[in-house]
Amino acid sequence: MSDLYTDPIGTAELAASKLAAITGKSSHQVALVMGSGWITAADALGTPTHEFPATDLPGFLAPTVAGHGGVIRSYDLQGPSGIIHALVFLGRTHLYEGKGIEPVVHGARTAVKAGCKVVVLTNACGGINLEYSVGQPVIIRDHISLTAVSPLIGANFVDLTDVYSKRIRAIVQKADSSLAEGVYVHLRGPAYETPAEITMLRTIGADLVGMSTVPEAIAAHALGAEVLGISLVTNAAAGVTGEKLNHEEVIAAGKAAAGRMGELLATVLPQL
Ligand code: 8IG
Repeated sequence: MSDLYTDPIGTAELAASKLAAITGKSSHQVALVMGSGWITAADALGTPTHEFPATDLPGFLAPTVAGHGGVIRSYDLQGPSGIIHALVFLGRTHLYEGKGIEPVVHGARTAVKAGCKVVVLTNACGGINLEYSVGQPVIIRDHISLTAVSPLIGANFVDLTDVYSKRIRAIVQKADSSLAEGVYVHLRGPAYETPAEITMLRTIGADLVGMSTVPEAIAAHALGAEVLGISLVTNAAAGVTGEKLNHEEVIAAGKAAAGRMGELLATVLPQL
């Protein structure tokens, strides 16, 4: 039995082969990680061919946060040149759960080991950029990691110049030219920021702030996949409006934007 903590890549390979056995699909081409607020957007993809708890695959933990699913779906999507097998994770594990970095990136690694050359990472986040409004999707152009934690171990000097693939961002921009692009900063959480921290983060060039996505992007990129990151601004970051932040408004903003998000994903996914 492979162990996620001592052999994370081997465990991702095991999970990928179990996925192939469950779905009867020897490989998947594109993966989608749906963050909080995005889960209803997955319904725009139609009816999945398979749906099962993530814990059916080795290395996945049960979800701990309300609104974070812990479910895996497989879809057959009609692409321009035939059927595409899409792997969808409803919910993810976060660094703030305290289980270490390995479970956080296990879905992304499993996706790449299952054959996915493209990994789409979605999240809900706080808006630092004063031009953003709640309910607005923003394409991640780059990131700033402030957790001091990496999914990579050893002398693995991965280049991060183009983590959020220029090629894919161009395809998305073509589908919806009204989309903004921004820099996402990753903090561990689970506390939200102070207003002073948000002022600092704006000063160092961050537009969006959240508690996910960055480790998965690094892990998928390091294994050779292209990454697309899409954030949904579900609250103004601390101090921007003077209102307090709460998880319920995040879920509500996600539900309100699910239609637009789902359409965008359904349009773009088969083209990637
Ligand atoms: I949704 O304002 C969501 N996630 N760190 N700050 C951080 N994470 C978030 C926020 C936020 N909103």
